[in-house]
Amino acid sequence: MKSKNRKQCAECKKSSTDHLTRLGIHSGKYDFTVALAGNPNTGKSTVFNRLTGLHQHTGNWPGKTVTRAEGGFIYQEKRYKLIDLPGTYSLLSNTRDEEIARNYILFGQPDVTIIVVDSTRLERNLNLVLQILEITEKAVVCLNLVDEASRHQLKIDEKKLMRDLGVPVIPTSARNGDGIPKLLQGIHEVVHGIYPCKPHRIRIESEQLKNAIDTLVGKLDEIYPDLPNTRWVALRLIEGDQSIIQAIKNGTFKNLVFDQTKKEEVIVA
Ligand SMILES: Nc1nc2c(ncn2[C@@H]2O[C@H](COP(=O)(O)OP(=O)(O)OP(=O)(O)O)[C@@H](O)[C@H]2O)c(=O)[nH]1
Ligand SMILES: [Mg+2]
Repeated sequence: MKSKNRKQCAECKKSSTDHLTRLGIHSGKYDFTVALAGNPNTGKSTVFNRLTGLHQHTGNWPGKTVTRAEGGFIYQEKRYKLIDLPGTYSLLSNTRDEEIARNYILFGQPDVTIIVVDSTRLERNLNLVLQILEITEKAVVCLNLVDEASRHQLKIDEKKLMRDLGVPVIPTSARNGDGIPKLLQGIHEVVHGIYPCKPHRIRIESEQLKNAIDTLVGKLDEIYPDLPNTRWVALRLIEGDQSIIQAIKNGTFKNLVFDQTKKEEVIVA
Protein backbone atom coordinates (compact mmCIF):
# COMPACT_ATOMS: atom_id res chain seq x y z
CA MET A 1 0.00 0.00 0.00
CA LYS A 2 1.43 3.36 -0.94
CA SER A 3 0.90 6.11 1.59
CA LYS A 4 0.12 8.72 -1.08
CA ASN A 5 -2.90 6.64 -2.01
CA ARG A 6 -4.27 6.97 1.51
CA LYS A 7 -4.23 10.75 1.29
CA GLN A 8 -7.29 12.68 0.46
CA CYS A 9 -7.10 15.25 -2.27
CA ALA A 10 -7.73 18.63 -0.67
CA GLU A 11 -9.50 19.84 -3.78
CA CYS A 12 -11.76 16.78 -3.87
CA LYS A 13 -13.06 17.64 -0.42
CA LYS A 14 -14.59 20.76 -1.89
CA SER A 15 -17.44 19.13 -3.63
CA SER A 16 -19.07 20.63 -6.65
CA THR A 17 -21.91 18.20 -6.02
CA ASP A 18 -24.55 19.73 -3.76
CA HIS A 19 -25.08 18.09 -0.37
CA LEU A 20 -22.02 15.82 -0.80
CA THR A 21 -19.10 15.79 1.63
CA ARG A 22 -16.34 13.36 0.75
CA LEU A 23 -14.94 11.68 3.84
CA GLY A 24 -12.04 9.69 2.38
CA ILE A 25 -11.11 6.84 4.72
CA HIS A 26 -13.25 7.43 7.74
CA SER A 27 -13.90 5.00 10.54
CA GLY A 28 -16.82 6.69 12.26
CA LYS A 29 -20.37 5.47 12.45
CA TYR A 30 -22.42 5.15 9.30
CA ASP A 31 -26.11 5.31 8.62
CA PHE A 32 -25.92 3.18 5.46
CA THR A 33 -23.54 0.79 3.73
CA VAL A 34 -23.30 0.87 -0.06
CA ALA A 35 -21.48 -1.73 -2.18
CA LEU A 36 -20.10 -1.06 -5.66
CA ALA A 37 -20.34 -4.19 -7.78
CA GLY A 38 -20.04 -4.93 -11.48
CA ASN A 39 -18.06 -6.58 -14.24
CA PRO A 40 -14.32 -5.78 -14.38
CA ASN A 41 -13.35 -2.44 -15.94
CA THR A 42 -16.76 -0.79 -15.77
CA GLY A 43 -15.66 2.20 -13.66
CA LYS A 44 -16.48 1.07 -10.10
CA SER A 45 -13.30 2.56 -8.64
CA THR A 46 -13.83 5.75 -10.64
CA VAL A 47 -17.29 6.12 -9.04
CA PHE A 48 -15.75 5.23 -5.65
CA ASN A 49 -13.13 7.97 -6.00
CA ARG A 50 -15.74 10.53 -7.09
CA LEU A 51 -17.87 9.86 -4.02
CA THR A 52 -15.16 9.44 -1.37
CA GLY A 53 -12.37 11.73 -2.63
CA LEU A 54 -9.96 8.78 -2.37
CA HIS A 55 -7.53 7.57 -5.02
CA GLN A 56 -8.32 3.93 -5.45
CA HIS A 57 -6.37 2.68 -8.43
CA THR A 58 -8.06 2.90 -11.83
CA GLY A 59 -6.78 1.99 -15.27
CA ASN A 60 -7.69 0.42 -18.54
CA TRP A 61 -7.10 -3.20 -17.70
CA PRO A 62 -9.30 -5.54 -15.72
CA GLY A 63 -8.41 -6.90 -12.30
CA LYS A 64 -7.10 -3.69 -10.71
CA THR A 65 -9.19 -3.83 -7.60
CA VAL A 66 -7.88 -6.86 -5.79
CA THR A 67 -9.55 -6.56 -2.44
CA ARG A 68 -12.43 -4.55 -1.18
CA ALA A 69 -11.69 -0.92 -0.36
CA GLU A 70 -13.73 1.19 2.03
CA GLY A 71 -14.37 4.92 2.08
CA GLY A 72 -17.09 7.29 3.15
CA PHE A 73 -19.22 10.26 2.25
CA ILE A 74 -22.05 12.33 3.65
CA TYR A 75 -25.06 13.04 1.47
CA GLN A 76 -28.08 15.00 2.67
CA GLU A 77 -26.83 14.69 6.25
CA LYS A 78 -26.59 10.89 6.19
CA ARG A 79 -23.27 9.09 6.51
CA TYR A 80 -22.54 6.39 3.97
CA LYS A 81 -19.84 3.75 3.97
CA LEU A 82 -18.89 2.82 0.40
CA ILE A 83 -17.25 -0.50 -0.47
CA ASP A 84 -15.42 -0.84 -3.78
CA LEU A 85 -15.40 -4.48 -4.85
CA PRO A 86 -13.25 -6.34 -7.37
CA GLY A 87 -14.92 -6.87 -10.74
CA THR A 88 -16.82 -10.10 -11.26
CA TYR A 89 -18.57 -11.64 -14.25
CA SER A 90 -20.95 -13.74 -12.17
CA LEU A 91 -21.79 -14.75 -8.63
CA LEU A 92 -20.70 -18.30 -9.38
CA SER A 93 -17.06 -17.37 -9.84
CA ASN A 94 -14.18 -19.17 -8.25
CA THR A 95 -11.17 -16.86 -8.47
CA ARG A 96 -10.09 -15.22 -5.21
CA ASP A 97 -10.96 -11.64 -6.35
CA GLU A 98 -14.34 -12.73 -7.55
CA GLU A 99 -15.00 -14.64 -4.33
CA ILE A 100 -14.33 -11.47 -2.31
CA ALA A 101 -16.96 -9.61 -4.33
CA ARG A 102 -19.41 -12.49 -4.37
CA ASN A 103 -19.22 -13.13 -0.64
CA TYR A 104 -19.67 -9.48 0.21
CA ILE A 105 -22.70 -9.05 -2.04
CA LEU A 106 -24.22 -12.28 -0.77
CA PHE A 107 -23.46 -12.17 2.91
CA GLY A 108 -22.26 -8.64 3.72
CA GLN A 109 -25.81 -7.32 3.39
CA PRO A 110 -25.15 -3.78 2.19
CA ASP A 111 -28.13 -1.42 2.47
CA VAL A 112 -27.91 -0.84 -1.26
CA THR A 113 -25.78 -2.31 -4.05
CA ILE A 114 -24.75 -0.05 -6.92
CA ILE A 115 -24.28 -2.23 -9.96
CA VAL A 116 -21.93 -0.41 -12.32
CA VAL A 117 -22.38 -1.49 -15.93
CA ASP A 118 -20.55 -0.69 -19.15
CA SER A 119 -23.15 0.89 -21.45
CA THR A 120 -21.19 -0.24 -24.51
CA ARG A 121 -21.51 -3.89 -23.42
CA LEU A 122 -24.93 -3.83 -21.87
CA GLU A 123 -26.07 -7.31 -22.86
CA ARG A 124 -23.01 -9.02 -21.40
CA ASN A 125 -23.19 -6.90 -18.22
CA LEU A 126 -26.87 -7.69 -17.64
CA ASN A 127 -25.96 -11.26 -16.73
CA LEU A 128 -24.43 -10.11 -13.44
CA VAL A 129 -27.13 -7.45 -12.93
CA LEU A 130 -29.83 -10.14 -13.03
CA GLN A 131 -27.87 -12.39 -10.68
CA ILE A 132 -27.44 -9.59 -8.15
CA LEU A 133 -31.12 -8.63 -8.38
CA GLU A 134 -31.95 -12.22 -7.37
CA ILE A 135 -30.25 -11.76 -4.01
CA THR A 136 -30.77 -8.15 -3.02
CA GLU A 137 -33.85 -6.09 -2.27
CA LYS A 138 -32.23 -2.70 -2.88
CA ALA A 139 -30.04 -1.84 -5.83
CA VAL A 140 -29.24 0.99 -8.24
CA VAL A 141 -27.92 0.34 -11.73
CA CYS A 142 -25.24 2.85 -12.70
CA LEU A 143 -25.21 2.89 -16.49
CA ASN A 144 -21.62 4.07 -16.82
CA LEU A 145 -19.48 5.04 -19.83
CA VAL A 146 -22.43 6.68 -21.58
CA ASP A 147 -19.93 9.01 -23.27
CA GLU A 148 -18.39 5.95 -24.95
CA ALA A 149 -21.83 4.58 -25.81
CA SER A 150 -22.86 7.79 -27.53
CA ARG A 151 -19.51 7.86 -29.39
CA HIS A 152 -20.56 4.49 -30.81
CA GLN A 153 -24.07 5.82 -31.57
CA LEU A 154 -25.57 3.46 -29.00
CA LYS A 155 -28.85 4.63 -27.50
CA ILE A 156 -30.20 2.98 -24.36
CA ASP A 157 -33.81 3.35 -23.26
CA GLU A 158 -33.02 3.69 -19.58
CA LYS A 159 -36.66 4.23 -18.60
CA LYS A 160 -37.65 0.89 -20.12
CA LEU A 161 -34.64 -0.76 -18.52
CA MET A 162 -35.68 0.71 -15.16
CA ARG A 163 -39.20 -0.67 -15.56
CA ASP A 164 -37.91 -4.11 -16.58
CA LEU A 165 -35.30 -4.34 -13.82
CA GLY A 166 -37.45 -2.78 -11.08
CA VAL A 167 -34.64 -0.58 -9.73
CA PRO A 168 -33.37 2.91 -10.65
CA VAL A 169 -31.13 3.08 -13.72
CA ILE A 170 -28.88 6.16 -13.75
CA PRO A 171 -26.72 7.05 -16.78
CA THR A 172 -23.27 8.33 -15.81
CA SER A 173 -19.92 9.20 -17.22
CA ALA A 174 -17.98 8.79 -14.01
CA ARG A 175 -14.63 9.85 -15.46
CA ASN A 176 -15.88 13.39 -15.97
CA GLY A 177 -18.47 13.36 -13.18
CA ASP A 178 -21.61 13.45 -15.35
CA GLY A 179 -24.62 11.87 -13.67
CA ILE A 180 -22.99 11.58 -10.22
CA PRO A 181 -25.51 13.97 -8.55
CA LYS A 182 -28.36 11.84 -9.99
CA LEU A 183 -26.63 8.68 -8.79
CA LEU A 184 -26.46 10.14 -5.26
CA GLN A 185 -30.12 11.08 -5.44
CA GLY A 186 -30.96 7.53 -6.60
CA ILE A 187 -29.05 6.00 -3.66
CA HIS A 188 -30.82 8.42 -1.29
CA GLU A 189 -34.25 7.50 -2.65
CA VAL A 190 -33.61 3.77 -2.47
CA VAL A 191 -32.21 3.66 1.09
CA HIS A 192 -35.05 5.84 2.36
CA GLY A 193 -37.70 3.82 0.55
CA ILE A 194 -38.74 6.84 -1.55
CA TYR A 195 -38.08 4.65 -4.60
CA PRO A 196 -39.58 1.25 -3.82
CA CYS A 197 -37.39 -1.34 -5.56
CA LYS A 198 -39.06 -4.38 -7.08
CA PRO A 199 -36.02 -6.27 -8.37
CA HIS A 200 -36.57 -8.51 -11.35
CA ARG A 201 -36.65 -12.16 -10.24
CA ILE A 202 -36.73 -15.32 -12.29
CA ARG A 203 -39.88 -17.29 -11.54
CA ILE A 204 -39.45 -20.96 -10.73
CA GLU A 205 -42.38 -22.87 -12.16
CA SER A 206 -41.48 -26.45 -11.21
CA GLU A 207 -43.28 -27.62 -8.04
CA GLN A 208 -40.61 -30.26 -7.47
CA LEU A 209 -37.83 -27.69 -7.54
CA LYS A 210 -39.81 -25.30 -5.32
CA ASN A 211 -40.28 -28.07 -2.73
CA ALA A 212 -36.61 -29.03 -2.83
CA ILE A 213 -35.62 -25.38 -2.30
CA ASP A 214 -38.06 -25.00 0.63
CA THR A 215 -36.71 -28.14 2.30
CA LEU A 216 -33.09 -27.00 1.95
CA VAL A 217 -33.88 -23.44 3.07
CA GLY A 218 -35.51 -24.87 6.23
CA LYS A 219 -32.41 -26.92 7.00
CA LEU A 220 -30.01 -24.04 6.25
CA ASP A 221 -32.00 -21.68 8.51
CA GLU A 222 -31.77 -24.25 11.30
CA ILE A 223 -28.00 -24.74 11.00
CA TYR A 224 -27.03 -21.16 10.06
CA PRO A 225 -29.67 -18.90 11.65
CA ASP A 226 -27.77 -15.70 10.71
CA LEU A 227 -27.18 -16.63 7.08
CA PRO A 228 -28.86 -14.30 4.58
CA ASN A 229 -29.77 -15.43 1.07
CA THR A 230 -30.41 -19.05 2.03
CA ARG A 231 -32.58 -19.46 -1.10
CA TRP A 232 -29.61 -18.65 -3.31
CA VAL A 233 -27.40 -21.05 -1.33
CA ALA A 234 -30.08 -23.77 -1.62
CA LEU A 235 -30.18 -23.32 -5.41
CA ARG A 236 -26.40 -23.60 -5.63
CA LEU A 237 -26.48 -26.80 -3.55
CA ILE A 238 -29.08 -28.28 -5.89
CA GLU A 239 -26.85 -27.32 -8.83
CA GLY A 240 -23.93 -29.07 -7.14
CA ASP A 241 -21.71 -25.99 -6.59
CA GLN A 242 -18.55 -27.63 -5.23
CA SER A 243 -17.14 -24.47 -3.57
CA ILE A 244 -20.23 -24.22 -1.35
CA ILE A 245 -20.52 -27.97 -0.77
CA GLN A 246 -16.86 -28.12 0.30
CA ALA A 247 -17.18 -25.03 2.55
CA ILE A 248 -20.14 -26.65 4.32
CA LYS A 249 -18.30 -29.96 4.64
CA ASN A 250 -15.10 -28.47 6.02
CA GLY A 251 -16.87 -26.04 8.36
CA THR A 252 -15.61 -22.77 6.79
CA PHE A 253 -19.02 -21.82 5.46
CA LYS A 254 -20.24 -20.36 8.76
CA ASN A 255 -17.32 -17.89 8.80
CA LEU A 256 -18.52 -16.24 5.60
CA VAL A 257 -21.08 -13.99 7.25
CA PHE A 258 -18.70 -13.04 10.07
CA ASP A 259 -15.83 -12.27 7.65
CA GLN A 260 -17.91 -9.72 5.76
CA THR A 261 -18.13 -7.43 8.78
CA LYS A 262 -14.34 -7.16 9.16
CA LYS A 263 -12.86 -3.83 8.19
CA GLU A 264 -10.47 -3.70 5.24
CA GLU A 265 -8.27 -0.87 4.07
CA VAL A 266 -7.66 0.60 0.66
CA ILE A 267 -5.18 -1.61 -1.10
CA VAL A 268 -3.78 -0.60 -4.44
CA ALA A 269 -2.86 -3.18 -7.05
N1 LIG B 1 -14.73 7.16 -21.17
C1 LIG B 1 -14.97 6.81 -19.91
N2 LIG B 1 -14.04 6.13 -19.23
C2 LIG B 1 -14.32 5.78 -17.96
C3 LIG B 1 -15.56 6.10 -17.33
N3 LIG B 1 -15.54 5.60 -16.07
C4 LIG B 1 -14.34 5.01 -15.92
N4 LIG B 1 -13.61 5.10 -17.04
C5 LIG B 1 -12.27 4.57 -17.30
O1 LIG B 1 -12.38 3.15 -17.38
C6 LIG B 1 -11.20 2.54 -16.86
C7 LIG B 1 -11.59 1.54 -15.78
O2 LIG B 1 -12.10 2.24 -14.66
P1 LIG B 1 -12.02 1.65 -13.18
O3 LIG B 1 -12.72 2.62 -12.30
O4 LIG B 1 -10.64 1.28 -12.80
O5 LIG B 1 -12.88 0.31 -13.36
P2 LIG B 1 -13.21 -0.81 -12.27
O6 LIG B 1 -14.60 -1.25 -12.53
O7 LIG B 1 -12.90 -0.32 -10.90
O8 LIG B 1 -12.19 -1.98 -12.68
P3 LIG B 1 -11.82 -3.31 -11.82
O9 LIG B 1 -11.42 -2.86 -10.45
O10 LIG B 1 -10.70 -3.94 -12.59
O11 LIG B 1 -13.03 -4.19 -11.82
C8 LIG B 1 -10.32 3.68 -16.36
O12 LIG B 1 -9.38 3.99 -17.36
C9 LIG B 1 -11.29 4.83 -16.18
O13 LIG B 1 -10.68 6.10 -16.31
C10 LIG B 1 -16.53 6.82 -18.10
O14 LIG B 1 -17.64 7.12 -17.66
N5 LIG B 1 -16.18 7.14 -19.38
MG1 LIG C 1 -11.68 -1.14 -9.44
